[in-house]
Amino acid sequence: MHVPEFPSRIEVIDSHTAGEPTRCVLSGGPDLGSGSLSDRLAHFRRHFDAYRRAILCEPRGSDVLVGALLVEPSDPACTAGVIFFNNAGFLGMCGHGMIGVVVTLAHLRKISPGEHRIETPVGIVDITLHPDKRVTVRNVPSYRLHRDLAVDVPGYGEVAGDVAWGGNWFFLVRRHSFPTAHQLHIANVEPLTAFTWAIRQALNRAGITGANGSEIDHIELFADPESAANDSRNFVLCPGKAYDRSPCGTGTSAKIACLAADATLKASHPWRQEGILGTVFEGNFEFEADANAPASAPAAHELRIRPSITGSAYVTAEGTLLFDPADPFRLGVPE
Ligand code: PYC
Repeated sequence: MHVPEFPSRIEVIDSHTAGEPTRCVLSGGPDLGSGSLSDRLAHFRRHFDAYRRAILCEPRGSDVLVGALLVEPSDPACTAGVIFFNNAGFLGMCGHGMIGVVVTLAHLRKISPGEHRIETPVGIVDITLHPDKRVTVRNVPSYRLHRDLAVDVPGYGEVAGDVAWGGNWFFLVRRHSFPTAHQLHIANVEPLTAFTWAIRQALNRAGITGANGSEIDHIELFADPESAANDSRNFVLCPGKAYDRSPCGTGTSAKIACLAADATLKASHPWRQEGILGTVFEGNFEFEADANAPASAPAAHELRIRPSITGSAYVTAEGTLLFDPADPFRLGVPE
């Protein structure tokens, strides 16, 4: 892709949320114009993908980094707009990334503890920045689309899971061969990655998708937690084959949507999701009021909830990315 006027400098702040890094782009990013954030994301994807790779991929970044481009919100009630991207493409929402963005805005003294709203391409999220710098994200409406869908995964046999939306599409698997915290462990990242990647490819081959044919690009495994203080442990494979170091905010939202649909978690009750590093997001949910819904109770697959996720992030760097026109890898190492 030809990018005629690529900037020589891009200002960023890096943070990590429960171990998972976020690179927030403050200035020097692409001008995406105005309009809805989903239109601006489409514009970013179509015309400025070089920015995504230059900011996030090697040699300046890595497969694990999630980018967060700050933009003007289209809704004046919002403090900011943000478009998330990664080594493989773009994300609708990103829970750990949103917590990182909020802590970054607080670090820059652009926001204070209290309530805020931030716009994403898949909806507006409500934020509480607590005085101790923890962040609660009241996520976009989430729901389970399919329960216990079986897919044949070559080399592993039949694997059953739920398909749910938590701001991204997830396939959530509870029954597999890594059922304990000891097995769902960082020491097993290679076999866990191989297994979840095989599931993702099998879903694609079987034509199993989220709503409107959307690709299911996150695979989530669950096991018993390591700590008795928590409810569950997870391993999440992200779209570009990196695993989420955090418990995954949108993945925890999708999990909570499944628990709500099964009526195994009650509204407002806490759900403590432990990730692969043992870090925790605390979640809960409320039912989503839909003004257009029929008066009768919704079927489980129609149940929309609003999950809230609380976690902490830490700023790790303030920096300027430099782009030397003579550098053959100025726009990233080719894929
Ligand atoms: O926290 O939602 C999340 C997330 C998605 C991909 C990586 N982290």
